[in-house]
Amino acid sequence: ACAAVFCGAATADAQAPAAAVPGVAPQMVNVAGRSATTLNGRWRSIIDPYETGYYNYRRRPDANGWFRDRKPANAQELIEYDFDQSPLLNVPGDWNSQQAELLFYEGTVWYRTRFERALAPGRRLFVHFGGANYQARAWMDGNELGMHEGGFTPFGFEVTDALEAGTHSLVVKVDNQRHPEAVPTVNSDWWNYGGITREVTLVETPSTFVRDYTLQLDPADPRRVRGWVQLDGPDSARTAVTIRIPRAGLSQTVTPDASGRAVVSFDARRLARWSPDHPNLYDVEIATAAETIRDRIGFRTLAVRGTQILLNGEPIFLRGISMHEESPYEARRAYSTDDARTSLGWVKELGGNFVRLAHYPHNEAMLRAADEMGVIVWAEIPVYWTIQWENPATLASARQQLGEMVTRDRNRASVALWSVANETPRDANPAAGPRITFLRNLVAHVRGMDNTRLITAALEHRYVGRDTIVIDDPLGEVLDVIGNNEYLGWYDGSPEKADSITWRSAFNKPLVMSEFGGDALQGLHGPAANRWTEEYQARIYQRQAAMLRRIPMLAGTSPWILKDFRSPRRPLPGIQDYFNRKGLISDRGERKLAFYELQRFYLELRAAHP
Ligand code: GCB
Repeated sequence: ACAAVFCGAATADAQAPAAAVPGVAPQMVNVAGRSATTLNGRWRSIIDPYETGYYNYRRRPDANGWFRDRKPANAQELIEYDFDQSPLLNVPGDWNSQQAELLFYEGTVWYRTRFERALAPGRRLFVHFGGANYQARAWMDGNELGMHEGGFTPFGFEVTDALEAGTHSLVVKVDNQRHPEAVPTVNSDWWNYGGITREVTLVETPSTFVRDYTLQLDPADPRRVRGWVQLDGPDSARTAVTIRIPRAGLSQTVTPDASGRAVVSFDARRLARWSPDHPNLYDVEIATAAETIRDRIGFRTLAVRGTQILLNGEPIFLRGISMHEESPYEARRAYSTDDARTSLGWVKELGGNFVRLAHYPHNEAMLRAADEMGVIVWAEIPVYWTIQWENPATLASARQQLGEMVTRDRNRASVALWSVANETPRDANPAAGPRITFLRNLVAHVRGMDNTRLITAALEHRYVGRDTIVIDDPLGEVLDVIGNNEYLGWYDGSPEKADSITWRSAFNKPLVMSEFGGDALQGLHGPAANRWTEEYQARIYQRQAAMLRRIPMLAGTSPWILKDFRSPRRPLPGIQDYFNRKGLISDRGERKLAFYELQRFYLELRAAHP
């Protein structure tokens, strides 16, 4: 549980209380399909830039920290905090968009909620967090539950033993400070939204419960579904599990091995395939005598053949768009099904069938909406720009975040591509430097966890001569699909420069142009020669469309980006005002001309390759 970067820094201190901290529980999937109650709502919060609630004046962990959630016993006692009198913050939600003084804040905020709960004997209880950025440390009734690092993946703590009857205090210290060795590192082109940004849930289970499972068409024999169910608890090796897909008349009972894992394999010929045009999902039940978990799962195959991507054996062109996890109409983190449906509705309106969820795992509601609406997904981890390639703790954190993402989402038919990196700089020795060693490690890790999807990364390219660009980053050798970001017309020459460019690839593999585009302020009109106008941005998309049609190995596009998003790197007054303006849609949801330009391109592509 303590795999990540700063683990131990505080608890290893000689002055710290010696009590063992239980730590993050093994990851539980499909929280929404279980017996659960929400802890979403208004939580008390204290801004703590100096971490006074955690460290004493000698900067040692304070056994009397604010996690004790105390009140003075009498008028003489000195206690300098009071959750009951402190401001409220919405959970889920980033803190930056909730209080003006938190817009640029990076540091610690303490959260506190209270709830009533009694647990029947033989039952277990977990507190599950969909995500908190970046480090979250939790206490229940003053006892430390553990700590999680990584801002975009789920985690949970078992509180079965911590629980006495009555009212409970749950305190979470969330710290979004950036660190050079973290993933992402200190430099990125998006807002460092802090807080408990995703849902918090209390999940009750039987003493032995279904913790994890995967069910996928077997890539080697797509007439069969293969997978496994992982049990957790004292009777794991003796608990039979039944998998049912009632609409297809399927039911199979399996028994686990000594480790509590039961292998599943059944005939899939009656299952209609999932695709963007027919997003077939089946109600699936995974049941033991003590519980039934419900999911909705789609079945499809993915493969590559030369430079084509095959979905269910047929070539498919990915007509996509990139997006950040921001709400469609406001500059804040998105977390809800409504947010997801609106954004994916825009993807469909563009004529798209594909979305790149940049640059970190988005919330689970997004993946479920993509499943339902038939949008193919590129999912990625925040291995972005200049990660500390030689730091083992950085690699451990990247592996942990990748593993948590794959575990959470591997039953989502929409997810087709796992991306391990974005725009990482080539090594001086491109074939054997620390960066390629790091990234190969991630590719091996994800392949070991999931052999039913394609692996990619957004690479950089280089010029060989004035008009020829080649993609030959040696990382491409271990990828299934090559991603490439290019900014012809914005960072690289004029929009017309694209007219004379020839693209070459060192790999006989599908290419996805994972970024291109340029900025425009919505409502700013003028000559197409002038930067920041809607006309200039539309001109980039026109010239790009003409160029992209000439690239033989092209299998998809996800230009940058669906919607304007907050970025601390973009201060230009009156134009950017701390927004990256490459959106086809403004931060308030208004379409720019380029939206219709890309729509025209995608509708033509769709007509040509339905
Ligand atoms: C990129 C990055 C993306 C940036 C974008 C930009 O190449 O991958 O995160 O936001 O360029 O606008 O510069």
